[in-house]
Formats: sequence, structure tokens, C-alpha cells
Amino acid sequence: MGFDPSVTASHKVGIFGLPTTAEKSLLHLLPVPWDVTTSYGGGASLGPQAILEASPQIDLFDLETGRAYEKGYHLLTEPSGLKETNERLRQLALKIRNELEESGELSEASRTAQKEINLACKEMITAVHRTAASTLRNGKIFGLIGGDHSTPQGAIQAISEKLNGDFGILHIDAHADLREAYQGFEHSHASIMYNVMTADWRPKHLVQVGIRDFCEEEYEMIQSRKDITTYFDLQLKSELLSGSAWSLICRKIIESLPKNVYISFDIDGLSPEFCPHTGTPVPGGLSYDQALYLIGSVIKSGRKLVGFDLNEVAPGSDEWDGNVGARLLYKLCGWTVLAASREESNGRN
Ligand SMILES: [Mn+2]
Repeated sequence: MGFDPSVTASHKVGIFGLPTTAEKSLLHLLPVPWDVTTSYGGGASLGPQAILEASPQIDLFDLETGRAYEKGYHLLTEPSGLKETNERLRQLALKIRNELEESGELSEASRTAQKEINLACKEMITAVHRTAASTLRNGKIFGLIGGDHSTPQGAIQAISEKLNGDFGILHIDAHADLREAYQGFEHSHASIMYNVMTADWRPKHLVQVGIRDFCEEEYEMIQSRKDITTYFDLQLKSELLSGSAWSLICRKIIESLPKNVYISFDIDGLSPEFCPHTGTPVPGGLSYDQALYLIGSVIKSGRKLVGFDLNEVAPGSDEWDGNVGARLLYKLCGWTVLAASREESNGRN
């Protein structure tokens, strides 16, 4: 590649300081700075930039993935006009929420605004779908950097269409995200997995890990669906606290996943110490090591990563949230291309 991987480069060269081109890179990453419907703390729209800025400090050589980066990680340009629309609609959404909280009902103007927001969310999803589909058509692997958790829906759809639904989702999150709609918004961060699992292009299986904040309706949906398996944080912790090994728990989690796996990683699935500024932090959750061990186990089991998203990273006044996000992203990238290369060489043998 004609550069020294042991020297820290600038993020202006490329994500992780990697000087790459779109053509030469196997993995393409789309930043989606969008958090219109974030209900509690905002800032997820600043996640992609925070991750990008923190990314060059990571040492490229990795004990588990070696020089996987040589396959190339290319950062795509964010959908045009997205930041501006996000900024404008966030204010509108905030007004709607306040109105709902104060009076329990919406004015005519707010109802119109709500329609506008639902429409804009759909347009964002369509734009992501278009980019993901064309990336896949070019023989590349697609990854997404959110944004709030509504951002990857179009990407999951494009991947599903390519694989004819032959894949499963490993969903790491504090929240089940199975709400039919949230605060009147059909495509909010709290509905992503509802929208995915009720679509005609839905995956074979959804496996949720770390879930510890959900309503009864979501719990009933989980109970009623054979294609949704949820490992609640409470159950995982009680197994761990009574002496079960994480390696055995991971093996059980992975068993429900088919050969092709898409990872949807909401940073709030981790303990809040690793994501203090994320929009809806919840105590409990996975440690950074447990999450990496789980994903590493997916790869070691021979499964293939067909794409991923990392969402809800929101920066505070220091670089910590971006730092953890960038490191997680780096691992996701490495494992994804590693599993893809393994697949390719198996095919040749
Ligand atoms: Mn989520």
C-alpha cells in the first residue's frame, strides 16, 4: 500500500488513517448522520464524525485479525443533504414530543409535521438502500456507521434482497427495538427490528443479546415468534453470576444463527461506561470484552459476516465514546473481511 502502518496517520487520509480508494477496498462504509427521532439524549448524528476522528489512533495490526486492513476499508460519502434535513426535523420532532408530554394530544400543525418526519425517515431509508444495493452489486461488502438505530433498515433490506433472505441478524442492544411505532414515528430507533421482522424481506432469524429495556408488547412479540430469540441481560447475568462460562453462553447464542450473519450493534448494548453519551443508556449490559468475544466466536464458528452496522455512538466533551466506537468498528471491519477471505479461499480449494 506504500505507507507505514506503524505510524499514526490523519483521518483526512482515510478512516483509520488508511489511504485507500473505493475500487481497491473490499469493505465500504457509509456514514449516516441521522437522529431525528432520538427521544432522550441526542448526538448520534455526530457519531460518524467522532468515530472517524478517533479512528487513526488505532494500531492497524491486530492480534486476532492480523493485517485484514490490507483488504481496504473505504469511507463512502454520506447521503447528500442529510445533515441539514436532520437538523431541521430534529427541532420539529422535539416540539411534537413536548406537546405530547404536556397535553397528551397533537395540534394540527404537529400532526402535519409528524407526517413530514415519517416521510423524511422513509427517504433516508431509501437513500441508504440505494447506496447499499449498488455497493453490493459492485462486489463489495457494506457496513454502516449510524446515526441512530433507524439508519440501517435500508442496508438490511438490500443485503436481504441479495441473499434472498438467507441470513440471520445478531442484534446487540439494551433495547428490543420491537415497537410498532414510537411517539407517533413509524421509523424511529425504537422500531427498527419491528420493521425488519415484519417486512416481506425479513431474515430467517433475529437473535438479540443484552436486552434490558422493553415494554410488554415487545415481550409478547418475542414470545410469539419462533424466528426471534432474545437473550435478556438479566438471564445472561444470572448465568454468569452463578458460574457459567461466557464461552459456553456464546456458543448457545450462536447456535440460533444461520451461516450468514448480519450484525446490528447498538453501542448501548454495552455497559454505559463504554458509551456514556449515547441517547438512551441503561445500566447493565455487556462489557467491551464480552461483546468482542461473542463476535469473535461467531467468526470462529465458521459463519460469515454479510454486513454490519454500528449505531447510537454519541460524542460528549471528550473523545471516549468515539474512541470505543472506532475500536469496535475496527474489529467489525477486520472480522468481516477475514471471514470473506476465508470463504473465498475455501471456494478455491
Ligand atoms: Mn437500538
